[in-house]
Amino acid sequence: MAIADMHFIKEFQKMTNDAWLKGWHERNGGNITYRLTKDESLCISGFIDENVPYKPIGVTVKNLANEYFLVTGSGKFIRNISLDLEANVGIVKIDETGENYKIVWGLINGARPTSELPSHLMSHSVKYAQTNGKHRVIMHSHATNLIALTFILPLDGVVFTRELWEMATECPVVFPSGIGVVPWMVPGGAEIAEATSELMKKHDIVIWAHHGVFCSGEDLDLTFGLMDTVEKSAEILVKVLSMGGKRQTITSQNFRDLARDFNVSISEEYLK
Ligand code: 2HA
Ligand code: ZN
Repeated sequence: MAIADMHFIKEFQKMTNDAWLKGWHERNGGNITYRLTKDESLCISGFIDENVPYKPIGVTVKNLANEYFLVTGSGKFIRNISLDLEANVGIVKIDETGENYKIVWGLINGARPTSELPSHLMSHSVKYAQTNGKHRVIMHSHATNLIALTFILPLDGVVFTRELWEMATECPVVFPSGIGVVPWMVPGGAEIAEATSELMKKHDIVIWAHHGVFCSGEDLDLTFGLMDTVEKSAEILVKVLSMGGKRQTITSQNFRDLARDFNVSISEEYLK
């Protein structure tokens, strides 16, 4: 089966197209990476070219040595992925040292992986260690309402978590570990990758102030769903603030009751 017909590619095309339709990926905004399973890595072996040079990632991700990632391309438009796969996405392999990558498939005509590769791979590295390899997806989107809130709320993860939990009862169940916030930084390098991955140690959602949001998840559906849930909650908060603010809300005790009945553990730091 050709790579383009493989299930994980079909899923990636559907997920990226859905994300485009959501309005989270204007122009070349946002980027998505997926770590292939062992089976998928074996399935692609007859179709890839390993005989290509390695290039530096710019950060070190030792525990991802020899892993394969499906990645969106730098400067490429998410909306075009379902039209022309090989021009817009590629598969990269990480070397033995975790310091270099090579493009083994796709990203034709000299295209390069996303400019946010350091933030993606460092976040993958943290999640790989933390979830015993369960998390496979990092998604960076320019989710409109979350970005808007970074101009209004204090840039504090506890405040973002509590405010967004209050906007939809499912939120503490979907993201019980809360949200981290990176202050405005220059995107695309090792420094913002370090700051993002540090917050990924505690959270599955990390907001980049005045820029966008990173979500980590086990598979493409769950990661899309996480982005969708937190952005929906942000949309409700934008509407509530636009209507003059909350007049009643979910209380700390309500959250404790919810956590008990849904069997999720949520930190008291969010329940003051
Ligand atoms: O243009 O989203 O953060 C891609 C980006 C950079
Ligand atoms: Zn971005």
